[in-house]
Amino acid sequence: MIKLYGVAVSNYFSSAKAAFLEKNVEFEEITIFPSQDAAVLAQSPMGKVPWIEIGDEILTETNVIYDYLEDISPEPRLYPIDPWQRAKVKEIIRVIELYFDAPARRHIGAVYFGQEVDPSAKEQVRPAIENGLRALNHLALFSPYIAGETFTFADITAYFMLNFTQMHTTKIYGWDMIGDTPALKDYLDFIGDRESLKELTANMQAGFEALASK
Ligand SMILES: N[C@@H](CCC(=O)N[C@@H](CS)C(=O)NCC(=O)O)C(=O)O
Repeated sequence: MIKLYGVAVSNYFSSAKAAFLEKNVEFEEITIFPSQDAAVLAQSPMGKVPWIEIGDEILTETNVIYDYLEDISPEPRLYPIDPWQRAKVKEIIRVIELYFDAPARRHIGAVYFGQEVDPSAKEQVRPAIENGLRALNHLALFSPYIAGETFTFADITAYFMLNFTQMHTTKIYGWDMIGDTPALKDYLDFIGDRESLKELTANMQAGFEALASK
């Protein structure tokens, strides 16, 4: 059986786990935090979660894991068959990872670990996310899913990465990024009703509470 490594508080791990749940692919979950320790680096070369293990083989990078799951278990399809439509789904995933998650992540120390806000990050991150928002508003269809009429991997990425970004914009800038963008808010409310995403959000909250009580 495929082993899925990572931790519930991670938005990337939750995205990969949502993909397993949505694809109905059996997996065994192994809880591990990202780390630069040699034991973790031996499995995940960047020390990041998630990764999957099949026998002696390891695969990292969430959207590569999406691609692999789609190949080994095509139904239900989470990418369109049409090459153009499939590329458009991947475009949305890429934009969200690069222009929301990546800039927001620069505030992770301040948001989660009580560190000082980095002044240069404070200056640069908000405009970067505003650019991302402009791009996403241009690309997203919300009809009703982010890339069209069917639920795709882009919806999984959007749900976890945009809510992650929102946590950062609220804490660092007092900026309700989602609330200020009504189409995005309606979409995220709609998608958040999905069973897999509700379950993973509850797991994430429980994970944060467990960390806070330590
Ligand atoms: N590009 C990676 C990103 C994964 C990632 O950034 N995971 C975070 C947890 S949400 C992590 O492991 N962070 C630790 C680190 O960056 O060292 C993917 O798509 O899986």
